[in-house]
Amino acid sequence: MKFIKDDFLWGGATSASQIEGAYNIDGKSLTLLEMKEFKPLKDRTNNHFKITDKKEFLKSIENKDGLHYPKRFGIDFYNRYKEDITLFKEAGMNVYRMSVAWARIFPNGDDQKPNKKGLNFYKNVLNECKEKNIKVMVTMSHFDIPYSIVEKYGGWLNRKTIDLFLKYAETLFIEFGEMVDYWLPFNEINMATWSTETGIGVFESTFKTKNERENASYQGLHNQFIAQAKVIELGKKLCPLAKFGCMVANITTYSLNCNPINEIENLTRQQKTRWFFYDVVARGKYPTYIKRYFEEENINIKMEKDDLEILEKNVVDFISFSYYMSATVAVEEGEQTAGNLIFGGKNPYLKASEWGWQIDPIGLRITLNELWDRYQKPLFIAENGIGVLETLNENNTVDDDYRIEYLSEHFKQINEAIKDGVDVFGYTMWTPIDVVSASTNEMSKRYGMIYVDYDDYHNGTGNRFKKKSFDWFQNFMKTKEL
Ligand code: P53
Repeated sequence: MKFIKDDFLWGGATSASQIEGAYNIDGKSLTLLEMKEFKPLKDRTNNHFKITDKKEFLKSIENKDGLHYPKRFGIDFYNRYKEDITLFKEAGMNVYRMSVAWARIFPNGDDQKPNKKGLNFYKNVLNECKEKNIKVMVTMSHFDIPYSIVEKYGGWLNRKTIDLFLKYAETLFIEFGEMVDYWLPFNEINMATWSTETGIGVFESTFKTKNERENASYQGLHNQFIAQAKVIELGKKLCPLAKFGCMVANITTYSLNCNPINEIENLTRQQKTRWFFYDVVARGKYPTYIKRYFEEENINIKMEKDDLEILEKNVVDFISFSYYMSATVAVEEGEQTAGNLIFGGKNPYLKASEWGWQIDPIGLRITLNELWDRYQKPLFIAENGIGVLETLNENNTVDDDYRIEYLSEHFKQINEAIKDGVDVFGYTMWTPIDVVSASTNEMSKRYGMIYVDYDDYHNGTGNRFKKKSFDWFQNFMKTKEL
């Protein structure tokens, strides 16, 4: 099968805290993510953002226990970026989605002036991409809130954080505006409801009740919605040629069966976990179903008088999302036989990764169609890929035929969606190169088409090796044959 869209963007995505390392070099301060130690997993299928107590985070600053903090080291991209971007180009990537670490640019959160050395690092990275004719999509905040902002301001619960973020965004527009084609203010903006630490920089251990937690997560989220809208408003003035998008962690779910009580359960689940976020940022309004939910659950969001107008006036140009898996929903938990229960129940028709993420390429076609029908805005698949336990073989490579299959099956479904009439303009795989896992902190959850020789404790040479999927992707980029 030939991929039919010629000007489609194909590439890979990474995030600062999962690749850069150099956590305290050239003026960078600690982020919350870098304060979470590595813990070997007992059950890989149910380990999504395991909660760490505030005390554990604070202890990490001195690290008297000599623990390992994987996101402080990443894969040493800070020093190896030239080599890596050269490999990205060699693979045939024509777009790279990367993130900037806020803590490199404003280490204290509220500094008067940006940190020059931090700016220089990203200038070098962006120049490397420009020289190689690789388009760039930049995420401004990929879960890595500077700890200074958590400590001084209480993270995203404080509206002052909106101003700090706006100043950071303005700096990025001024410094990098000419080099960036697409901007995403936030990675997976729905993270606020999954993990308040990762999503809004508020320790989970501060909440006494479910209601307190929900109030906080929706408040932090509201502040991020406002921040995103204001960033878009400013970006359109400072970078008129760039495009501005949202990014949502998209977990499509199906009703486990045709029992209407399960169907309606699935519908309300999808409203709460998917549509709400897209509705606010793409339609510019809080939908009625969520207002009903807030009312019934006694969730009260503090808004300022212009907030709703700001949201309405500054909707996104395009919609991006991550898509790894789908899951099932049923009213009675008993019906949800194992699987990765964090994301939903098991689907008997699908296979899952070792982390219980259920592989569903057709679900991507469904998702693309749904999003296009609903919003009529250009779509971009910002993340998609498969994490696997892998080791180098005697030829210093990995025969990752399962990854080739995963990617090609998803590519075929994008093609189908395009034939259905969906306007989707690009795809960045998670990820071109092995990185530290966001949720489990493991190096051994490998997604790349490039293998990186580090283990979970950052032992190894850090050298890069091409996997079989690297050659497959390179060939695909030449032939567009699937
Ligand atoms: P890891 C959960 C479900 C879907 C996407 O995740 C998710 C998560 C959070 O882990 O996040 C994105 O590394 C995120 C990336 C992350 C990637 O998925 O936990 O934007 O930072 O690495 C894969 O396997």
